[in-house]
Amino acid sequence: PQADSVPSSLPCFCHTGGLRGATVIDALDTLYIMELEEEFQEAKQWVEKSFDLNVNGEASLFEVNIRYIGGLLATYYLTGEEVFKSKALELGEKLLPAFNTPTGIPRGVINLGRQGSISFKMPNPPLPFVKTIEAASVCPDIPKIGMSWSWGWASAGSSILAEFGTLHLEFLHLSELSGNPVFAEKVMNIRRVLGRVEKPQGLYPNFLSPVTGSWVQHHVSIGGLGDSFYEYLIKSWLMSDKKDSEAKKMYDDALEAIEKHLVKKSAGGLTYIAEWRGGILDHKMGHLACFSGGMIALGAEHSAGDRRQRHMELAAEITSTCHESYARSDTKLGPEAFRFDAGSEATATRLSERYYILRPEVVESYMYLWRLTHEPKYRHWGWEVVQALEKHCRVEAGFSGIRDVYSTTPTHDNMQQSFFLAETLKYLYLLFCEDDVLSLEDWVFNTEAHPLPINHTDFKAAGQP
Ligand code: DMJ
Repeated sequence: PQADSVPSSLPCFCHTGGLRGATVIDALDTLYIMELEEEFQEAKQWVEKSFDLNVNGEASLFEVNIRYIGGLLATYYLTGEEVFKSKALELGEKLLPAFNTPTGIPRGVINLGRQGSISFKMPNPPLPFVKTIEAASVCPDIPKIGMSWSWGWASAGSSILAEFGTLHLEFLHLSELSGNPVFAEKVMNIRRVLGRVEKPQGLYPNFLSPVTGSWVQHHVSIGGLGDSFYEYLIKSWLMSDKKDSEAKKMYDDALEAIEKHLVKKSAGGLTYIAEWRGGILDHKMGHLACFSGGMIALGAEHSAGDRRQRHMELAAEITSTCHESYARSDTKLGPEAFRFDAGSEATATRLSERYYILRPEVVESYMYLWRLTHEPKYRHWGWEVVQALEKHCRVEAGFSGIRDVYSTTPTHDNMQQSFFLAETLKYLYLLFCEDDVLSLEDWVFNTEAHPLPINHTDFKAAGQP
C-alpha cells in the first residue's frame, strides 16, 4: 500500500517520510464502522505484520499525527485491540524530537528512521519540502533519526499554525494511554506560547517562528495553513467534557475576531470567510475552509442565547455557500478555491484552482448540520455529492480526483487520497446513519475524521488546567 493509493499508474506524492500504508491506516475505523469485517481483518493483519515505523525520510509531523496516530487511536478505542494502541504510542514517541526547539513549537518535518540507517534519498522536485539551511548545516548529508526541520516553502524557517495547532487531541490521548505526561506537556506548551504572542486584531497568523515564538508573516486563513487549529480549540473543550475552559475562550475570541474582520457577504448574498494579508482582504475561500460550517455549528450547539442563534445561522450560511460552489460547477463537485471578486460568486476564476481531489470538508459540514438541525436539505446535498462522485470520480481501481470541475468530461488526476476513505466516505455514511452511530455526545472527530472519545470521567491529563 502506498501513502495515498494510486488508481492506475502515476507515482504518489508522499508526505509520510517513508511510512507506508496511509490508506490502510486512515481507512481502518471507516471499515470497522461500516462493518466491512473481512477488509478490516485484512487491514489489521497488515498493521500487525507489515507496518514498519523505522523508516527514513521526510515525515510531516502533522500528517503522521492526524492520519496515522489519529487512525490508530480511533481504531483502538473502537475495538479495544492492543496492537493499535501500541503502534500509536510507538509512533508518538518518534515525533517528540520535533519539539526540541527554543520555544517548544515543533518543526514541521521529521525523520522517523532508525539510528545508523543511511537509506535516505532526497526527493526530487517538485516536492516542496527542501531542507532549510539550518538543518543542512547541522547535517549536510542525511537527516539523522529524530532530526527535524522546517518546510522549505514556509517563510523563514517558520512552523505552520494548522500543523502545530493540530496535535492537541491526539497528544492528550497518548498521555492518557501511556501514563506518560510528556505528550500533554508538549501541546500545553504550544498553547502557552500562543497565549503570550500578540494577536493582530485578535487574529492568528499562519506562520510562527519556532525560535523566537513570533509571527513571521501576517497571513490569516480559516482555510489551508490555519484551518484545523481553530477546529482543535473547540474540540479540545468538547473532548475534555467542557472542562478545558482555556481552549473554549481561545476559540470564542478567535471566532469573534473572524466574524469581525473576515466574514463577508457577496453582492449576490452569499456569506463567506475571506483571507487576510496584513490587513488586506483576499475575497477567496478554499475548499478546505468549508469545514468551518460544521465547526461553527458544533460550537453554536454548546452556546446559549443570541450567540447560539447567530453562530448557527452563520454556520448554515457558510455551508450553503460551499454548496453553491458545488452547484455552480458542471460536475456538481466543488473547486479547490472559489472567489467573490471581479463578478465571480463562489466559482474558481483561476485555472489552477479548478481541481477537486476528493476532499471531505463540504460533506463534513453537511454531516454536522444534518445532525444538529435535521433539515433534509443536508441529506439532499450529500446525495448530490454521492452521485457526482460516482459519475466523475469512479475509476476501475477506486476513485480519482479530477482536474477541472467545470468540464463535463473531466480528466482524472489518478490519485485516491487517503482522506477519501478516512473522511469523505465516513462523513457521507454518517450523514445517512442514525444519530447514535458515533454520537456527537460521546465522540469528537479529529481533523481526519477519526473518532476520539469524549472524556466523561474526571481524568485530567498532565498539564491540563
Ligand atoms: C485532511 O487531511 C484533513 O482534513 C486536514 O485537516 C486538511 N485537509 C485534508 C483533507 O482535505
